[in-house]
Amino acid sequence: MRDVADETGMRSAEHHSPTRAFIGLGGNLGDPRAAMRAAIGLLGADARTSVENVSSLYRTPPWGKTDQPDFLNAVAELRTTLSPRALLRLCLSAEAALHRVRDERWGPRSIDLDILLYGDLELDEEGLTVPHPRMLERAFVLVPLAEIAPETMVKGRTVRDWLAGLDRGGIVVAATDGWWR
Ligand code: GSY
Repeated sequence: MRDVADETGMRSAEHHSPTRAFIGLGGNLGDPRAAMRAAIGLLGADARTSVENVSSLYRTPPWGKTDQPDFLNAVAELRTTLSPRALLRLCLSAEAALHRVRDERWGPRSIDLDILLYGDLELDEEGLTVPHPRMLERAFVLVPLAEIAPETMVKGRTVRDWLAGLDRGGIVVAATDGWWR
């Protein structure tokens, strides 16, 4: 599926068949739980996107740069007719609407939205790589993803299998059922 140009020459994002996509959410500055809840609301407010499921909220040790506060992380399952690029724009606009704060590449941030999976598409373009290039190394992504989509295949193995090879130490459930509503 591709974006298509209409008679005005505008590229439209509305001509994709419904696709299941997974978004990773996280943050560790300010009130990340409120920011994640608001972000899920903004994703679902798009007419071409619905929120089908959201994992529990997890408290997770920082990955990469470790001298920073614990993160909150979760994964949302969407059904969308947006193209991958349009879905990325929606995620970026939600981050901007929530006044995302981030100083350093691997440092603290108020809200982060990452496209993890878009159907079974594999894509490597400027600013958009799907599946997310580091998701399979990160228990803070795979723990919430395995909660809601354990059998989903990524690069030939299930999410559950990928998670079995990772250290999930220090990851705890912070809230279940409906924390995001
Ligand atoms: O890539 C997402 C931002 N991030 C996170 C995160 O969301 N959770 C945890 N636990 N560590 C992280 N390090 C970075 S950077």
